[in-house]
This record gives sequence, structure tokens and C-alpha cells, in this order.
Amino acid sequence: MRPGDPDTTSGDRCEPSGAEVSGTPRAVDSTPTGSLYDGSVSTPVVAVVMGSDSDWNVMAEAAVALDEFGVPYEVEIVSAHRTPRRMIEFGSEAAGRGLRAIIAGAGGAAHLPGMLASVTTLPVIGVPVPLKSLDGLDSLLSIVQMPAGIPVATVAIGNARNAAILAVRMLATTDPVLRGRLEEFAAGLERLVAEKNASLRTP
Ligand code: RP5
Repeated sequence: MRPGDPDTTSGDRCEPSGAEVSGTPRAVDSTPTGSLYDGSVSTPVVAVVMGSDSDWNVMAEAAVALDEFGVPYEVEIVSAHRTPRRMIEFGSEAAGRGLRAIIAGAGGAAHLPGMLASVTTLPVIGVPVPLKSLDGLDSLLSIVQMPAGIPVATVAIGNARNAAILAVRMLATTDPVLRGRLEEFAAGLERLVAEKNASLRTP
């Protein structure tokens, strides 16, 4: 399954609350060659997984950001409750398949990120997906309150884009080209704030 494939019409999802405001800088591609992320390698290094296709309207933002940074990824529905055996298989095999980070989104009784973290040594980034009831607070608490020893890095409710950027930061610790893209991205954020200040001061 790739971005755009899942049917996002089902479920009782709220609109994504963590979506970035328009005008947020996008990563700029000025890639020198010689990087894992120069476009020559398409083997996924990040998995974007979610409990249901109804999570895709939130999780798609992670895919968009990974595309911006030129990071290959895979997308799959893996449900902690509906496909528990597949979830264990997926988590157990993830590191061996060459993945370096897992972004896991789920809503409500959001056990997927934590359960994946329990069967892999890879970093797991959890995205609390907001449902209609409780505005995602249930999802957030389900993901963030992990027991000692089994961490899940939890981003804000609905903020799958930040999950992807965090994954890119993890990968960039061993890839200077990716680090360069992050620096350009951060510079873009600074420029954006400067532009907003300028327009505020313009009568
Ligand atoms: C969770 O249950 C999923 O992550 C999803 O957010 C929620 C509802 O799933 P659907 O009933 O919309 O398939 O496991």
C-alpha cells in the first residue's frame, strides 16, 4: 500500500488537528551524491504504520514529509487488536528488513505503537490519531504512558508531520546529506518567521 491507496472515507475521524499551517517551509532538495538518500536507493528505511485505513487522513502527512526529505518508506495497516499476529510479525522482523525507525499512528485505545516497541529495538514514534470522541486525548494517553524500558517517542495529537521530521533527524545522525536538508528546512522556518514579522510591521 502506498500513499493515496487507503480508503479514508470510513471511521469516525475528526479532521487532523496537527496539520501544519499553510506556508510551512518544505524541505528543499539540494542533494549532493553519495548519500543513502540521494534517490538511488529505494529500499524503505522508515515504516509508516497505522491501526486502520481511517487513520490515513492524519498519517498521510508523515508520508508527505518523508517524500520531501527523500527518505524511502513503506506504508501498511497493522492493527494491534484486529491483526495481533501480523503486528508481532511486523515488529519482530522490522529491524532485520533494514528499517531504521517506525512511525505508528493509532486512535482510541491506541496500543499499536507501544506493542510494536515491545517487539523491536528500533525507535518507535507514536502518532495519537484524534477520533470524534475525546479529541485524541485518549489516543495520546494510550501511546505516551509507556512503562519504563519500552519507550515510544510520542508527538502531538495528529502531528504525523512532526513524527516524520523526528524520524529524519534520527536518520540524519549518520547521514550528513540528510543533516544538510534538515538545516535548510530549519533555515526556511526562520525565513518564514521573518516574513511574518515583516508583514506584521507593514501597515
Ligand atoms: C484504532 O481504532 C485505529 O488506529 C483507528 O484509529 C481506530 C478506529 O478504527 P476504524 O474503526 O476506523 O477502522 O485501532
